[in-house]
Amino acid sequence: MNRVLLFNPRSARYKPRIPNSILSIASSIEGMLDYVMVDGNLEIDPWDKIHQYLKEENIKYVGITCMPGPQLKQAIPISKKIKELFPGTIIIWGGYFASNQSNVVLNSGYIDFAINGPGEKAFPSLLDALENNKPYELIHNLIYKSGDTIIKTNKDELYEPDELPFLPYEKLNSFYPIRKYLGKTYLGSKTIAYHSSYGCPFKCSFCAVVPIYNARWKGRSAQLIYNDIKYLKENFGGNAIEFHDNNFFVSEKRTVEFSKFIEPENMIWWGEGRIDTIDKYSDESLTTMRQSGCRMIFFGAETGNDELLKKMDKGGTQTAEGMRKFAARMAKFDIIPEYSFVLGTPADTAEQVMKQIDQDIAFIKEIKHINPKTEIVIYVYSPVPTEGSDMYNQVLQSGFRFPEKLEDWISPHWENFDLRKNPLTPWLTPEMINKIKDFETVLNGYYPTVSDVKLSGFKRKILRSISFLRYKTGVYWKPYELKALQLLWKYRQPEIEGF
Ligand code: B12
Ligand code: SF4
Repeated sequence: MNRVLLFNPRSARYKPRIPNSILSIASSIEGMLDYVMVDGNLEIDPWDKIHQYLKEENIKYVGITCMPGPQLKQAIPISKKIKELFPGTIIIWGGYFASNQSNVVLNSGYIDFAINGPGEKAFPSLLDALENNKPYELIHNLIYKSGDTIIKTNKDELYEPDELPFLPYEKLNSFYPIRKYLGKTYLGSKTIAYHSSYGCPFKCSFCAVVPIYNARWKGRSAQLIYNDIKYLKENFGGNAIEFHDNNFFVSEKRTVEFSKFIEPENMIWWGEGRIDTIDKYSDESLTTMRQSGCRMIFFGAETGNDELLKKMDKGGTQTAEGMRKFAARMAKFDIIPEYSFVLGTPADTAEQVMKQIDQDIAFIKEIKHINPKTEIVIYVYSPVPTEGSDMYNQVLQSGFRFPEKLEDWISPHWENFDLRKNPLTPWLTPEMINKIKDFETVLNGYYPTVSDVKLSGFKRKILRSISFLRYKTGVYWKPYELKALQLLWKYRQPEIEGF
C-alpha cells in the first residue's frame, strides 16, 4: 500500500509550534492513506529521517508545506534530493510560498504539484486521482504543469471550518510528543498554537493573504474552538493560546462568545486583528475579552501616513488619528496593542522615501508616548506580488524582479529579503536601511519587549538607561553598545520568531 510523508521544514530556531499546516493536511487523508510526519523543527537533520522512510516505508507521495523564508532552506534541497534518489516519488508543495510563487516552484522540475490555498479537499482528491488513475485536471485549488504551461484550476469556495475533520493530535503525538510544541512564552508556560479561521475579509495591497483568499474569511465557531482548546489543555497540559489566524477578530460576536467560554479556564490568549475592526467593538466586549485572558493583540499599523494607508488599501478606515486614539483606548482596558509597522515603502524620489521613514519613526515615538505599553514591531517593506495593485505596479516600475529559479530563493540575499531584513529593493539605500535598523535597536533598548520572558528586570533597566540619550535626542546612528548587549543577552526578535 502506498504511503504519504508529510514534511514541515524548519521555521524557527527554537520554540517549535504545533505544525498546523501539515496537521490539517493529515486530517484530510485520515483513513484514506497511511502517513508519516517529519517536523524539521524537531530534527537535527530531517533528511536522515526522510531518507530512512523513503528507503523502508513504501512512500509514494511527499507533501511539503512552505512559507517564504527559512523553510525554503530545507524544502528546496530536500525536494531535489528526493527526486534524484527516488524519481518515482510524487512531490506536492502547499502553503503560502507554493500558492503565491507557483511558477518558480513548478518550473524547478522536481516538484510535481502545488496546492493553491486550502488543501483539505484538493490534497485527498489529488491522491485519489493519482492512486486510481483518474484525471486530476478538474480538481480545484490545484496548480500543475502541462507541457510548458502552468495551469491553475478554479478556486473552491471557502470550506466551513466547523465541518472540517478534527486535527489528528494523537497521531502527531505518536511521532513527536505534543508537549514539545507547547512552549514557554509571555502568555504561559505551555502555549498552544491554534488556527481558527481561514482568510481575511480585507484586501491590503501588500499582503500575501489577499491573492489566496481574495477578501474571503470563515471562522470556526466559538464552541468548537473552545472544545479543541479544552482537549489540548486536558490531554497535553496547554495553559495559554496563541491564535495563528490572519485576522482572528473579524466577528465581534464570535470573539465575545469565545471569551465567555474560555474565561473559567484561566488561560492567557493572543491573536492578530485590525485596529479599525476592534475599535468598533463595544466597551463591554473589550472588558469581557480582557477578563477572559486576552492580554495582547497584534495589529498591522503599517504607517502613520494617511495617504500611504489609502494606497495600501487598508480597507479605507485605518487612519493615523484612529491609531493614536485606539492605543489610548487599549490602555484603558489593559490590553497591550502590538503595532507592526512597515518602513521603507517606495516613493517617487529618494528624498521622499527618507522623509517617510523619518515621519514613521516620529509617529512610532508618538504612539509610545500615548501608550508606552504598546509593543512595536518593525518590518522593512518587502513587496509580495499582488498583481494589479498600484503598489505592485510601482514596485515593478522601479525595476524590482523576483528570482526566476527556485534555488535563488535560498541565496543569502533572498533569505534576507524574505525575512524583511534587507529587501534589495531598488528604492532603498543602505543609509535608509541602517536608519530603520538603528532606530529599531534604540527603540528596543529603551522599551524592551515584554514578550521576552528571559530578559530580567535588571537587564531591562540597563538597556533602558544606556539607550535613554539616543532615544530622546534622535541620534540612532550605529548603536553598537546596544547591539552588543542584545547579542550577549540573546535578545529575541519577535518580528522573526513570533513569541
Ligand atoms: C505560525 C506562523 C509562523 C511561525 C512558524 C511556526 C511553526 N509552526 O513552525 C513563525 C513565527 C516561526 C513564522 C515565521 C515567519 N513567517 Co509565518 N506564519 C505563521 C502563521 C501565523 C500560521 C501558519 C499556520 O500554521 N497556518 C495554519 C494552516 C492550517 O494554514 P496554512 O499554512 O495556510 O495551510 C493550509 C494551506 O496553505 C494548505 N497547505 C499548507 N501546507 C501544505 C502542504 C501540503 C502538502 C498541502 C497539500 C497543502 C498545504 O493547506 C492548509 C490547510 O488548508 C501564518 C499565517 C496564517 N494564518 O497561516 C504566517 C505566515 C505564513 N508567515 C509569514 C511570514 C512572512 C513569515 C516570516 C517570513 C515573517 C518575517 N519575519 O517576515 C517568518 C519567517 C519564516 C520562517 N522562519 O521560515 C506570512 C507569509 C506571507 C507570504 N509572503 O507568503 C504569513 C502568511 C503571515 C502573513 N499574513 O503575512 N511564521
Ligand atoms: S487586514 Fe491583515 S491579513 Fe487582512 S489583508 Fe490586510 S494585512 Fe492582510
